[in-house]
Amino acid sequence: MVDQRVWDESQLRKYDFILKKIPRLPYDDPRVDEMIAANQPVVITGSRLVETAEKWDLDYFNENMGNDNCTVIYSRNHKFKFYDDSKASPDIKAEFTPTRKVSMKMSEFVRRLKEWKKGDERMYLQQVLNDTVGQQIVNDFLGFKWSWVNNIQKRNSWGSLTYNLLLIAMEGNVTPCHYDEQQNLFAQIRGLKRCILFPPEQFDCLYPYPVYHPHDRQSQVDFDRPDYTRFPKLKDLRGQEAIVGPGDVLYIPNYWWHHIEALMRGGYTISVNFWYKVGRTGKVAYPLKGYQKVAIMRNVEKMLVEVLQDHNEVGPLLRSLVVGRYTE
Ligand code: QVW
Ligand code: ZN
Repeated sequence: MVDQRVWDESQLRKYDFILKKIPRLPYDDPRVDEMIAANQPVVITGSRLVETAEKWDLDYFNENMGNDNCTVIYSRNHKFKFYDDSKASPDIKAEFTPTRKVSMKMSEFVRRLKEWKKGDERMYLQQVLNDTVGQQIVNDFLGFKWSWVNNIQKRNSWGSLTYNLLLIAMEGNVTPCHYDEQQNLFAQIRGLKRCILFPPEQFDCLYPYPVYHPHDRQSQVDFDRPDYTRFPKLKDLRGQEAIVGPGDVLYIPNYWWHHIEALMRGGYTISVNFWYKVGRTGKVAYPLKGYQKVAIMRNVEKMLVEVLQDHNEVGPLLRSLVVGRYTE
């Protein structure tokens, strides 16, 4: 069998950060459960979670996806920074957004991907797996190792499965650094992806956009051109990385920052994530856990934006609340 996990440094983008390796452990290793219980990232091998999807490729999707529209993001560069349309408003300085969302049938996507040439906008299909897919894909989906993930979900008191997102990326596509408020079992099906993670404790180093902003939960830092003057704590950033290939499942704990890139050569990649609602945030005990702090800060920030109406008032109010009172 060919090793599908062969790659070299030239396929990776270059960044300044210090990165260690995320552990890779077989699914039946007791340390897997320990790491998940402790909200620590781990690459789980041999679980066969999405083994029935091993055969998935563009031709198979072309045949079996059904006729419903899929969401395809277009980008004028390699970065696909999430933009929440529901948070767009005239008073938020419209940042130049190089991405746009387009609906199209899978067959159209496959055709455009095959016709794609250098210099064209890049594409990234990001489609929820729902019941409009054809029977073959339904069967593959039902064949996922649900008992295995359901067990993880129960043991760790996760909430319900939100949905599974099917991701078909062109080589070199990047999902820039952000965090989600969900637990994620990220299953790699085809091709290689590099996943760089940072713990929630590094909130201060990654300078997320304000909560009302369409880029909420995304870092303002551009990893390609890190601005150390504007974001001085960037120098303290320490992450962990893994290259995931077919059969690997990466656990991305809730509130953990992640930057994910399809390797720069090797063709398109296919992944399916399993997003779970978070259970309870856990008893408040000190020191607070990083994710608890982030959750609390988000609530306070949202509340202030709501009562003040004008987000320009949030900073000054917080400053007069704190400076000289809650500061030394
Ligand atoms: C990636 C991610 C995905 C990252 C993208 C979701 C839209 C997640 O699964 O594979 O590009 O961020 O949480
Ligand atoms: Zn994410």
